Amino acid sequence: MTTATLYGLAYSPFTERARWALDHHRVPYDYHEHLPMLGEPLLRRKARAAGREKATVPLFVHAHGVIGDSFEIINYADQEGSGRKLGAGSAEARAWLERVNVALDAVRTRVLQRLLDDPAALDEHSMGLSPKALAPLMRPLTARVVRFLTKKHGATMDTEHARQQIRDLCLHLRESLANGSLQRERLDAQGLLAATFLAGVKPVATSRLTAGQRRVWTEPVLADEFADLLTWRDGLYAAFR
Ligand SMILES: N[C@@H](CCC(=O)N[C@@H](CS)C(=O)NCC(=O)O)C(=O)O
Repeated sequence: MTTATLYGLAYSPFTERARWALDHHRVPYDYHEHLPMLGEPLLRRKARAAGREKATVPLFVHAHGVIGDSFEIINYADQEGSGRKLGAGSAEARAWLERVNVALDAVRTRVLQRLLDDPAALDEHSMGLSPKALAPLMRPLTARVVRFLTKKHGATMDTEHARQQIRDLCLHLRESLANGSLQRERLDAQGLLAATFLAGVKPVATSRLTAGQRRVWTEPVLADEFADLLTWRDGLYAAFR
């Protein structure tokens, strides 16, 4: 019997990194898709139980408590699950986490901005809630959700600066793969954080995204410049996901 539930956003790299670690360690759980803004009161209640002021997903409710942070979920999976450890407790993994989270804030800024500029992608986001024909009518509500998320996460940085931050992490990633500080063919916490971040450059082909979601998550120029990183990421997914 499954006693744990993971609340998440399927397209979010934060959720994906937690799911990957739980799946890698064969920790059983039910998955519940969070609805931004509308699901905020429920999420806040659960986050309070995890001792967190800001309610975010992924959030993991298990038999003995609530964990409201993706990296802590990875750590939990590493401690409680079976299979090879990812080493999430290491200083190297923490250092990667800090770098990657800065870049993911930049990804969020870019994605939310592109979403507001792309009515078709906005409509695709509301189709989960309403019949396809009603999606254009829901557009103002969906745009409100996007603005809610922008405010909640302070995603107001200049989009060019955000692009530069994503590029800086890609350069660091390339260098780390070249000098061996990031493993090429073995899954560890650093690799998992880096590989899931790359969804903000170009999502993996196997992720279940609509065409519009894929559009707003893709950085075409960076995807060309860092095709080598995407090939590495795809290999890691093929071998370990
Ligand atoms: N430090 C947190 C950050 C998680 C985070 O930023 N989650 C965003 C995903 S884009 C979220 O919850 N968005 C939906 C919402 O705020 O309602 C973690 O690693 O779990």
